[in-house]
Formats: sequence, C-alpha cells, structure tokens
Amino acid sequence: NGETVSFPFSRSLIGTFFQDRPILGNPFLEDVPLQSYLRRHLPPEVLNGVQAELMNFGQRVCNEVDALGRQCEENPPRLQQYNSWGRRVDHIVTCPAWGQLKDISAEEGLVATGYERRYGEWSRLLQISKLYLFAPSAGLFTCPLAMTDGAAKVLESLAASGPLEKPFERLTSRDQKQFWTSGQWMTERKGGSDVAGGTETVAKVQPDGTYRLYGYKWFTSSTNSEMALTLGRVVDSQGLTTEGSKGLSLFYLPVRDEDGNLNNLEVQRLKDKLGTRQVPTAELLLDGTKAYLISKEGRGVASISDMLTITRIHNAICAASGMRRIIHLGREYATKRFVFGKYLKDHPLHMQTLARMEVETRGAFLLVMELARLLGREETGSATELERHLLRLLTPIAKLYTGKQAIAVISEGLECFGGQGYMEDTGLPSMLRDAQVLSIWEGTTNILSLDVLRSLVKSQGQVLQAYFTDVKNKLEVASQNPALAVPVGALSGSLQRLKQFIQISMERGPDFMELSARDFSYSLARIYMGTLLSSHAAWEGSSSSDVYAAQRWCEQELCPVSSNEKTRCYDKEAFTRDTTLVYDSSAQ
Ligand code: UCC
Ligand code: FAD
Repeated sequence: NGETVSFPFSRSLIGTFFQDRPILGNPFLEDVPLQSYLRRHLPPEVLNGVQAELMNFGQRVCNEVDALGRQCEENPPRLQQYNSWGRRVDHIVTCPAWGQLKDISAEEGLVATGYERRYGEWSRLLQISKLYLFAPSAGLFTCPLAMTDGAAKVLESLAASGPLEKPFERLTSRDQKQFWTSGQWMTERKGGSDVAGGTETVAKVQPDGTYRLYGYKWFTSSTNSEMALTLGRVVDSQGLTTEGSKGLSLFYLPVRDEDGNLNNLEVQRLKDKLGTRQVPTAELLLDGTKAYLISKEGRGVASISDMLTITRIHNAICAASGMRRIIHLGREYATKRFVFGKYLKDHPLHMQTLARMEVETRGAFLLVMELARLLGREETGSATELERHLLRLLTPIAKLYTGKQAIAVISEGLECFGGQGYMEDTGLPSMLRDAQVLSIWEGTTNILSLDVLRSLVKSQGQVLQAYFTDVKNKLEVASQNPALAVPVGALSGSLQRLKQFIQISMERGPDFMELSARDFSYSLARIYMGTLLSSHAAWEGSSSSDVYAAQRWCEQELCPVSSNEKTRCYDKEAFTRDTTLVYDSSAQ
C-alpha cells in the first residue's frame, strides 16, 4: 500500500537495538544496609567522619578503582624467568594497574587504618567498611592486603622490635613508597590443610642467629610482595628435626636482599588458575633463604593463627561484598532490560530471585560487621570475655559459611543477566571464578568446621556458652517487637534444638562430633545470622525491609544439624555406608 519498509539487518547495519549495560554507582551511597549499620552502631562524633570518608572512597572506587581492577583481570601477571643475557631473574611482571592499586591501598590506609586506631575501637569498622567497598572492584588486590593485615597483626602481637620493627612500619604505612605487602607461605606439596604433616621446609641456624630455609612452597600468592611469614622446622645440633605441629616454627623473611636480588629463592612457575588470575600465585623453591625466627621454637602454628584470624575475616569481607556487588549490578540491570512487555524489575519472579539473594547478603554482611566490631574491641582492650570467645568462634563460622554463600549468590547473580552473565567481556564471569576460591584458601569448609570444634575443646565449652548467652540476649531484645515474633520464635526453637543436639553429640563422642562438624557449623551460622538480622530489625531506626529480611531468613531450616541427626548420618556406621555409596562397592 505504498508504506516504506526498512531493512534494519541489511549488509551495512547490524540492527538498531543495543542493550544498555549495568552501571556501577557509588557503592557506599547505594548500600542502605551499610549506612544503616553505621548509624546504629557508631557514636555521633565518629559517624560523621566515617560517613564522609566512605562517601569519598565509594566515589573513588567507582571512578578509578573499578577500571584498574578490570585491567588486572585483562592483563594477568607473567613470569620472566631469564633476562636477555640468560641470567635467571625470576621476575614476576604485573600490569601497571596492580601497582596503582597498591598505591591507592597505601594512600587510603586500607591496612593502616586498623593499626593507627584513629577512631579507637571503631577503627576496624571503618577499615573493614572500606575494604567492603573496595573488594569487588579491586582485581583481587584484596588478597595481598589480607595477608599484609594478617602479618601486621602477628608482628604487632609479638611486639615487633629489632629486625621486625621496620617491616611492621612498612606494612602499616600510608606512604606509597614505604608501603609493603606480605605473603603467607604455609602450603607445601604434601598438605595445605594438614600443615603439620605436610611441612618439609627445614631451617638451619646461622652464627649470627638468623636462619637459612630450605624447602618448596607449593602455593604462594602475591609472590611479588616484599616480605612473607612462613613455617619451617628448626634443625637441631644433631641435624634432626621434630615431626608434627610441635616441630614447626614461624619465620619472617624479606623476599629480596638489600641489593634487590631474590633472597636465595627461585620462582619455579606461576600457577594456572580457574580464577584469581590477577594475583600471581607461584611455586617457590627456598634454597638457603635468609629468615628470622619470630615465634618460640615449635610454636609456629599457634603464632600464625593471628594471621589466619585476620585473613579469614578478610575472606568473609570479600564474600559479602562480592554478593553485594552482583546485587547492585543485577538490580540496576533489572531497570533497563525490557522483556515480555515490561522491565525485569516488574516481573515478580525475577524480583523474588533478587530478594532471596539480598536476604543472604544481608545475613553475611551483618556477620562480617559483627566480626569487625568485635575485633576492634578486642584490639583496644575493651572486649569482654564473652566478646573474645565470640570472636574466636565466629571467625571460622563466617569464613566457612560466607564462602559458600558467595559462590551460590554470585552464580545466581550471573543468571540475572541471562546470556550476558556468561560473557567474559562483561566482567561478570570473573566474579564467579574469583568467588570459587573463597571456600578453598585460608582453610576449606571442612577444615574450618573442625576449627570450630577446636575452639570449643580449647575453651572447654566457653565459646559455646558465650554463643548461647549472646543469642538469647539479642533475641530477648528483638522479641519486644511484635513484627519479629515469628523469626524470634523460629530462632529460639532452633537454638533449643541445637542445645539438645550438643547434649547428644557429647554423649556420642568425638567421631560423632567430627562427622556432624559441617552441619553443626552451618547451624551456628544460620542461627547467628538470623539473630543479627532480627536484632538489627528491632532497632528503632530500622526499616520495614530490615524486618522483612529477618522474617525471610528465618523461613529456612535454621538448624540443619538437628534434622540431619534423624537420618543417622553421623552415627558409627555412617562412615562405612558413605564409603560404600561413594565407591559403590557393595556388590563386591
Ligand atoms: O591460603 C592461603 C592464602 C591465600 C591467599 C590470601 C587470601 C586472603 C583472603 C581473601 C581475600 C580475597 S594461606 C594458607 C592458609 N592455610 C590454612 O588456612 C591452613 C588450614 N589448616 C588449618 O587451619 C589446620 O587446622 C591447622 C594447620 C591450623 C592445623 O594445625 P595443627 O598443628 O594440626 O593444629 P593444632 O595442634 O590443633 O593447633 C596448634 C596450635 C594450638 O594451640 P596450643 O598449642 O596453644 O594449644 C591451637 O589452639 O595452634 C592453635 N590454633 C589456633 N588458634 C590452631 N588453629 C587456630 C585458630 N584458628 N585460632 C587460634
Ligand atoms: P587438601 O588438604 O588436600 O584437601 C583436599 C580436600 O580434603 C578438601 O576438600 C578438604 O576440605 C578435605 N579435607 C582435608 N582434611 C580433611 C579432614 N581432616 N576432614 C575432612 N576433610 C578434609 N597457601 C599458602 O600457604 N599461601 C598462599 O598464598 C596460597 N595461595 C593460594 C591461592 C590459590 C588460588 C589457591 C587455590 C590456594 C592457595 N593456597 C595458598 C593453598 C590453600 O591454602 C590450600 O590449597 C588449602 O588450604 C587446601 O589445602 P590442600 O590444597 O592441600 O587440600
């Protein structure tokens, strides 16, 4: 009838529709739970300063850090083993953005803030809030920062003096030229979990009181750091070493000598990894590496445990912040992706998906912030005995639970972008790859579940007592709010079932406890996160969303250990049944 027909897919055109990409806003301004948490906990004189700093930093993350992190992903480190004249140099080449992230970390005091204690017991909350904003954009520079913070903690608790004074100052410096990062070399070929059984590195004392280390470190991340803490076995005057944990001692070593040469160590190769590709992770041969003994002989594991506490908290920060980031991007995208006649944000089933992710993230976030609060109090001498016990117990709980949550939530988050979530150049897939490591390094889920049991045994049950007291106190306050009656009821009931389970497991003995360790830890985690959500929702400044989040959290099974107990999956015969099932050898 004479209408002009256009042909949008003609040779010279590829169509007229292009989907707008999700945009990252200032992650502080977009994070209502973070702002609300700070308003609730910080005294007014601290709150103003902290809010201003986080607002500025959030903008910097958005304007500057995010692009640098992406560059690190796109330009992974490489190992230059020889120079042009054939000399072995073992130079780990990282992209310029990696160096810029280091400079920003120093300038922003991402480690220093925790040690300067400008805001007293609240300093850790500021530091951890900054890391929380930084982590999802920072191209895994959070990995060296975690270990640097952990090393600083060890050196501080050893009251660093002599050769240790300088490293402590460097690790906690805000001066870009002075700032050092640290590695944490614990894993050897025979064992990363079983460090006591796996460590073959030996340490020979020298006439000047220093040591020379000989060994092979199987995983060393951020290997271009300036220093490391590591474990080895001191060789006695008869040339013998002590087996097991009591033969392990802790050493500090500079990676390079005063002339800039490697300290008698060789980088054998860089690891080819699923994710964390931005971070160099190397295998190292220690061939007479000069080191300083910094623990009592045989107290290596106990002495490095301070580092483990800090790095495990960092792991939980990265887990929670990764979840938060995928939600920020996913909900933004939902406002601009138009399908079946409306935006994604108007499809109830899609919003339900995002809401479920949001509830998980809020639970993880509150647990991380609680750890930050407890750590700050412990370090400034203001923590009660109950709070010190809670810090010990909640650290492995947070690490093991949030690591798993992050993998699940980020995986779900990728699906929120449909096929685009699977496309490398959107930057989204690397989030999932990087999350996958959170449950492996710094102690796997099972190892941390066993660490939970260790904390109970070592404290003769006091950490558990602290847990029950704290949950009950918080629930009592939350129960004043009628809107929280259902979640508080569910939590109280679960706490009761947990108590009964503990009674049973004490009667059944250590094997039963070991087999239930993972479910037990999950139960502790879910009940505690639900309690934190309810407690926050009961605060007079809370919103209806806070109440709803607590309600939704408590709709899940809060105490899986008690329901699994009915299946006999922790009893004496369970091991045989499990083994038969796994190897399917029952017919033989
Ligand atoms: O993976 C690594 C770096 C990755 C890159 C950085 C990521 C940063 C975070 C993310 C940000 C993006 S470094 C490698 C990490 N490796 C581990 O986490 C090791 C996993 N394995 C364990 O945790 C094991 O449970 C071991 C190694 C601790 C077990 O050793 P033992 O020697 O068999 O254990 P014992 O005999 O039970 O403990 C020895 C002493 C005891 O103290 P005493 O002698 O006073 O009774 C324990 O109470 O150490 C104490 N101890 C602890 N204390 C053991 N664990 C702890 C703890 N968690 N807290 C306090
Ligand atoms: P294994 O101990 O062999 O564990 C294998 C499986 O057995 C796991 O599922 C574990 O949960 C399970 N398991 C082990 N023991 C028990 C038990 N008693 N009961 C039940 N289950 C058990 N290490 C460093 O020291 N420094 C680093 O910088 C570093 N960087 C790393 C970077 C990356 C990207 C990765 C992936 C690892 C890194 N690691 C580093 C090593 C890491 O800490 C170890 O891989 C981790 O602790 C697990 O040790 P493993 O590999 O020996 O596993």
